[in-house]
Amino acid sequence: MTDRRDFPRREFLGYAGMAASMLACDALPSFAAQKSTKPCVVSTWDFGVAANQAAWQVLSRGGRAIDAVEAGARVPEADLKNHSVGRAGYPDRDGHVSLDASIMDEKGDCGAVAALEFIAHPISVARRVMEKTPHVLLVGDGALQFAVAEGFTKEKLLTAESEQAWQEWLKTAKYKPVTNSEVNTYGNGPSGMPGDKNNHDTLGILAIDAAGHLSGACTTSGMAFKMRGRVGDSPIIGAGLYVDDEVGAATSTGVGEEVIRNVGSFLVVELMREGRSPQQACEEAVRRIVKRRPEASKSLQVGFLALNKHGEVGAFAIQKGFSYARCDEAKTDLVMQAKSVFE
Ligand code: SD4
Repeated sequence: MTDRRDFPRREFLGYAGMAASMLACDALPSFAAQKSTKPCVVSTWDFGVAANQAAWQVLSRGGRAIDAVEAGARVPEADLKNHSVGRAGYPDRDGHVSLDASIMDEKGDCGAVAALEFIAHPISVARRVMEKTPHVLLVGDGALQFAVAEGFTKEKLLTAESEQAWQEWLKTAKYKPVTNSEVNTYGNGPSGMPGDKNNHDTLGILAIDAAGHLSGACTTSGMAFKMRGRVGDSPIIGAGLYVDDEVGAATSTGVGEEVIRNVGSFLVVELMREGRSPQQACEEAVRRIVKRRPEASKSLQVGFLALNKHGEVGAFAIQKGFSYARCDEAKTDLVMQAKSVFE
């Protein structure tokens, strides 16, 4: 029988216990609670330096990470020397420039476009999809129709240089989709562009702002001379890009099919949630791809870049040659080489 004097004490202990366990629950997954962060931005490849600097203009003034990553992604999209992102991207095998992009914010809201033609800034269309439609992904003609209705200018994207590369490729027209990262690594362009070592590929950009919130963006023209209608990982949320504001963000570059098969960026973020550092998470995600396809992996490239809630960065690739850029208040033009499975 319960002693009446005992009851309030038990009740108190019950509440105290509950409160303690709530605190413990909070403490466990709450990555966010551990450390404060300063703003920083990371991007794939050497050309990420210029993207980061545009993003930093936003972050250094206290702006939102989502605005920073969009501003950053627009830089390579507009760069006429960049043949793997935006306006000057190499076309598909039929000569059409078709672009993929995605964006995701700290609330988990996201938008994407795939196989979008005639619009120079797919990342900004992706953001409109996120903000102005109930959908996540618009493709092809529908994405173009939406973009035009939103006031984006429809224009020819194929540049003289990209057209020339395509014409060269047509001479043999060997259909072996190759990422620009492979071109860069091995110097044997997919397209009669041997020696193209511009180190250009998909731009993935991840940022954390002064308020400690994360966002990410990813933009690409996909594989050079791809099949018409081919869509890679970049516009697929969870594959080419994923952001979880409690944990971190990840993005990918390289052969999108392998990233999609392994839901790569989501995997990296989930591995960080389980306690891996960004570096460990990227390594495990890459090694999983290699383990599943050991033979194919010898000649393909996939790289992941990750940023956690504390501003820690990780990067890893199958092949050597994957670089990434970091920018914070200490340094705005830092480029680093990721480690890889095959050195
Ligand atoms: C894709 N990961 O479309 C992207 C980009 C790429 O050469 O392949 N770039 O698969």
